[in-house]
Amino acid sequence: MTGDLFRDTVEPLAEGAVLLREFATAEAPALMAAVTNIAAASPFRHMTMPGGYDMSVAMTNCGDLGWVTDRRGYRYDPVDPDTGRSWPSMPPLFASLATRAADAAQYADFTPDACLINRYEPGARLSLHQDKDERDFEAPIVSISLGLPATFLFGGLRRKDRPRRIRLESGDVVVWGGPSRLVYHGVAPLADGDDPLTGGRRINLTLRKAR
Ligand code: MD6
Ligand code: FE
Repeated sequence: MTGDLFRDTVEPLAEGAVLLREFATAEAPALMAAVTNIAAASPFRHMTMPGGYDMSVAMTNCGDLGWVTDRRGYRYDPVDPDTGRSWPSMPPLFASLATRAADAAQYADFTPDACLINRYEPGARLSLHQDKDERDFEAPIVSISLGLPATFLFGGLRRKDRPRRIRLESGDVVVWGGPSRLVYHGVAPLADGDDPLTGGRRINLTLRKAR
Protein backbone atom coordinates (compact mmCIF):
# COMPACT_ATOMS: atom_id res chain seq x y z
CA MET A 1 0.00 0.00 0.00
CA THR A 2 2.84 2.40 -0.71
CA GLY A 3 0.47 4.39 -2.95
CA ASP A 4 -1.52 5.61 0.06
CA LEU A 5 1.20 7.87 1.32
CA PHE A 6 1.05 10.09 -1.77
CA ARG A 7 -2.47 9.48 -2.97
CA ASP A 8 -3.86 12.80 -1.74
CA THR A 9 -1.06 14.76 -3.36
CA VAL A 10 -1.26 13.28 -6.89
CA GLU A 11 -3.51 15.67 -8.75
CA PRO A 12 -4.34 14.76 -12.35
CA LEU A 13 -4.08 17.72 -14.75
CA ALA A 14 -4.73 15.97 -18.05
CA GLU A 15 -4.07 12.57 -19.58
CA GLY A 16 -0.40 11.84 -18.85
CA ALA A 17 0.06 14.93 -16.64
CA VAL A 18 0.01 15.19 -12.85
CA LEU A 19 0.75 17.74 -10.17
CA LEU A 20 2.57 16.36 -7.12
CA ARG A 21 2.08 19.04 -4.51
CA GLU A 22 5.01 19.48 -2.10
CA PHE A 23 6.80 16.46 -3.55
CA ALA A 24 10.17 18.27 -3.34
CA THR A 25 9.57 20.36 -0.21
CA ALA A 26 11.95 18.39 2.01
CA GLU A 27 14.75 18.67 -0.57
CA ALA A 28 14.11 22.32 -1.48
CA PRO A 29 17.03 23.80 0.52
CA ALA A 30 19.47 21.25 -0.93
CA LEU A 31 18.13 21.87 -4.45
CA MET A 32 18.55 25.62 -4.00
CA ALA A 33 22.12 25.21 -2.71
CA ALA A 34 22.91 23.12 -5.78
CA VAL A 35 21.42 25.80 -8.06
CA THR A 36 23.69 28.40 -6.43
CA ASN A 37 26.71 26.19 -7.15
CA ILE A 38 25.68 25.60 -10.74
CA ALA A 39 25.16 29.33 -11.30
CA ALA A 40 28.66 30.04 -9.94
CA ALA A 41 30.08 27.98 -12.84
CA SER A 42 27.47 28.75 -15.54
CA PRO A 43 25.78 32.03 -14.59
CA PHE A 44 22.12 32.85 -15.23
CA ARG A 45 21.70 34.92 -18.37
CA HIS A 46 18.86 36.40 -20.43
CA MET A 47 19.07 34.53 -23.71
CA THR A 48 18.03 36.05 -27.02
CA MET A 49 15.09 34.65 -28.95
CA PRO A 50 15.49 34.02 -32.70
CA GLY A 51 13.31 37.12 -33.29
CA GLY A 52 15.82 39.31 -31.44
CA TYR A 53 14.12 39.88 -28.08
CA ASP A 54 15.83 38.94 -24.82
CA MET A 55 13.85 36.62 -22.56
CA SER A 56 12.59 38.10 -19.26
CA VAL A 57 13.39 34.77 -17.59
CA ALA A 58 17.10 34.21 -16.84
CA MET A 59 18.39 30.70 -17.58
CA THR A 60 21.24 28.30 -17.02
CA ASN A 61 21.56 24.51 -17.32
CA CYS A 62 23.20 21.45 -15.86
CA GLY A 63 23.67 17.96 -17.24
CA ASP A 64 25.11 16.58 -20.47
CA LEU A 65 23.08 19.01 -22.57
CA GLY A 66 21.68 22.49 -22.02
CA TRP A 67 18.83 24.25 -23.78
CA VAL A 68 19.92 27.46 -25.46
CA THR A 69 18.42 30.07 -27.76
CA ASP A 70 20.09 32.80 -29.82
CA ARG A 71 19.54 34.53 -33.16
CA ARG A 72 20.13 31.19 -34.92
CA GLY A 73 17.31 29.37 -33.10
CA TYR A 74 16.71 26.95 -30.23
CA ARG A 75 18.79 23.85 -29.58
CA TYR A 76 20.40 21.60 -27.02
CA ASP A 77 24.14 22.15 -26.72
CA PRO A 78 26.74 20.24 -24.66
CA VAL A 79 28.71 23.50 -24.30
CA ASP A 80 27.67 26.65 -22.44
CA PRO A 81 28.08 29.37 -25.09
CA ASP A 82 28.86 31.97 -22.39
CA THR A 83 31.75 30.05 -20.81
CA GLY A 84 32.88 27.82 -23.67
CA ARG A 85 32.88 24.88 -21.25
CA SER A 86 30.58 21.95 -20.56
CA TRP A 87 27.53 22.70 -18.44
CA PRO A 88 27.97 21.77 -14.76
CA SER A 89 27.17 18.12 -14.17
CA MET A 90 23.72 17.20 -12.94
CA PRO A 91 23.64 16.81 -9.15
CA PRO A 92 22.60 13.24 -8.24
CA LEU A 93 19.75 14.71 -6.16
CA PHE A 94 18.19 16.27 -9.29
CA ALA A 95 18.20 12.97 -11.17
CA SER A 96 16.98 10.88 -8.24
CA LEU A 97 14.15 13.27 -7.42
CA ALA A 98 13.10 13.35 -11.09
CA THR A 99 13.12 9.56 -11.31
CA ARG A 100 10.99 9.28 -8.14
CA ALA A 101 8.52 11.93 -9.30
CA ALA A 102 8.20 10.28 -12.73
CA ASP A 103 7.64 6.97 -10.98
CA ALA A 104 4.83 8.47 -8.87
CA ALA A 105 3.26 9.61 -12.16
CA GLN A 106 3.54 6.07 -13.63
CA TYR A 107 6.56 6.78 -15.87
CA ALA A 108 9.09 4.06 -15.02
CA ASP A 109 12.87 4.44 -15.41
CA PHE A 110 13.01 8.14 -16.30
CA THR A 111 16.68 9.14 -16.59
CA PRO A 112 17.14 12.83 -17.43
CA ASP A 113 20.26 14.02 -19.27
CA ALA A 114 19.43 17.75 -19.26
CA CYS A 115 18.13 20.21 -16.69
CA LEU A 116 17.07 23.71 -17.69
CA ILE A 117 17.03 26.12 -14.75
CA ASN A 118 14.74 29.14 -15.04
CA ARG A 119 14.96 32.16 -12.76
CA TYR A 120 12.00 34.58 -12.53
CA GLU A 121 12.11 38.00 -10.94
CA PRO A 122 8.88 39.99 -10.47
CA GLY A 123 7.32 40.70 -13.87
CA ALA A 124 9.22 37.91 -15.66
CA ARG A 125 7.02 35.61 -17.72
CA LEU A 126 7.18 32.76 -20.17
CA SER A 127 4.84 32.94 -23.14
CA LEU A 128 2.87 29.92 -24.33
CA HIS A 129 5.14 27.33 -25.94
CA GLN A 130 5.59 23.63 -26.60
CA ASP A 131 8.74 21.78 -25.55
CA LYS A 132 9.71 20.06 -28.76
CA ASP A 133 13.48 20.44 -29.06
CA GLU A 134 14.07 17.07 -27.39
CA ARG A 135 14.84 14.10 -29.60
CA ASP A 136 12.56 11.76 -27.71
CA PHE A 137 8.95 12.65 -26.93
CA GLU A 138 8.49 9.23 -25.30
CA ALA A 139 10.10 10.48 -22.09
CA PRO A 140 8.14 12.78 -19.77
CA ILE A 141 9.39 16.13 -18.42
CA VAL A 142 9.65 16.69 -14.67
CA SER A 143 9.29 20.27 -13.44
CA ILE A 144 10.24 21.39 -9.91
CA SER A 145 9.24 24.80 -8.54
CA LEU A 146 11.17 26.63 -5.81
CA GLY A 147 10.60 29.98 -4.13
CA LEU A 148 7.86 32.45 -5.00
CA PRO A 149 4.55 31.03 -6.24
CA ALA A 150 3.65 31.32 -9.91
CA THR A 151 0.57 30.99 -12.06
CA PHE A 152 1.29 28.20 -14.52
CA LEU A 153 -0.70 28.25 -17.76
CA PHE A 154 -1.57 24.75 -18.88
CA GLY A 155 -3.20 24.72 -22.29
CA GLY A 156 -3.99 22.14 -24.90
CA LEU A 157 -2.46 20.71 -28.05
CA ARG A 158 -3.50 23.76 -30.07
CA ARG A 159 -2.11 27.19 -29.31
CA LYS A 160 -5.59 28.67 -29.26
CA ASP A 161 -6.84 26.25 -26.54
CA ARG A 162 -7.59 28.40 -23.51
CA PRO A 163 -5.03 27.54 -20.79
CA ARG A 164 -6.00 26.61 -17.25
CA ARG A 165 -4.33 28.64 -14.51
CA ILE A 166 -2.58 26.49 -11.93
CA ARG A 167 -0.86 27.92 -8.88
CA LEU A 168 2.57 26.35 -8.35
CA GLU A 169 4.25 26.78 -4.99
CA SER A 170 7.71 26.02 -3.68
CA GLY A 171 8.24 22.25 -3.59
CA ASP A 172 5.50 21.46 -6.12
CA VAL A 173 6.43 19.07 -8.92
CA VAL A 174 4.64 18.64 -12.26
CA VAL A 175 5.24 15.57 -14.44
CA TRP A 176 3.88 15.33 -17.93
CA GLY A 177 4.32 13.11 -20.90
CA GLY A 178 2.38 10.72 -23.08
CA PRO A 179 -0.68 12.39 -24.61
CA SER A 180 0.18 15.68 -22.83
CA ARG A 181 3.83 15.83 -23.85
CA LEU A 182 3.26 18.56 -26.46
CA VAL A 183 0.67 20.72 -24.69
CA TYR A 184 1.12 24.48 -24.89
CA HIS A 185 2.09 26.01 -21.55
CA GLY A 186 3.58 29.13 -20.03
CA VAL A 187 4.01 31.17 -16.87
CA ALA A 188 2.10 34.41 -16.06
CA PRO A 189 4.14 37.46 -14.97
CA LEU A 190 5.62 36.75 -11.53
CA ALA A 191 4.13 38.75 -8.66
CA ASP A 192 6.31 40.47 -6.06
CA GLY A 193 7.00 38.60 -2.87
CA ASP A 194 9.59 37.48 -0.39
CA ASP A 195 10.38 33.81 -0.04
CA PRO A 196 12.52 32.44 2.81
CA LEU A 197 14.48 30.21 0.40
CA THR A 198 14.94 32.37 -2.71
CA GLY A 199 14.15 35.95 -1.64
CA GLY A 200 12.19 37.77 -4.36
CA ARG A 201 12.49 35.06 -7.00
CA ARG A 202 11.11 31.86 -8.39
CA ILE A 203 13.36 29.06 -9.62
CA ASN A 204 12.09 26.28 -11.86
CA LEU A 205 14.00 23.15 -12.77
CA THR A 206 12.85 21.15 -15.80
CA LEU A 207 14.43 17.74 -16.16
CA ARG A 208 14.38 16.25 -19.60
CA LYS A 209 15.70 13.47 -21.71
CA ALA A 210 17.02 15.56 -24.57
CA ARG A 211 18.68 12.73 -26.54
C1 MD6 B 1 8.35 27.09 -15.57
N1 MD6 B 1 8.15 25.44 -17.27
O1 MD6 B 1 7.61 26.46 -14.82
C2 MD6 B 1 8.39 26.79 -17.04
N2 MD6 B 1 8.14 22.97 -19.81
O2 MD6 B 1 9.10 27.98 -15.18
C3 MD6 B 1 8.11 24.91 -18.50
O3 MD6 B 1 8.23 25.59 -19.50
C4 MD6 B 1 7.92 23.49 -18.63
O4 MD6 B 1 7.25 23.19 -16.36
C5 MD6 B 1 7.97 21.66 -20.02
C6 MD6 B 1 7.56 20.83 -19.02
C7 MD6 B 1 7.33 21.33 -17.78
C8 MD6 B 1 7.49 22.69 -17.56
FE1 FE C 1 8.26 24.42 -21.30
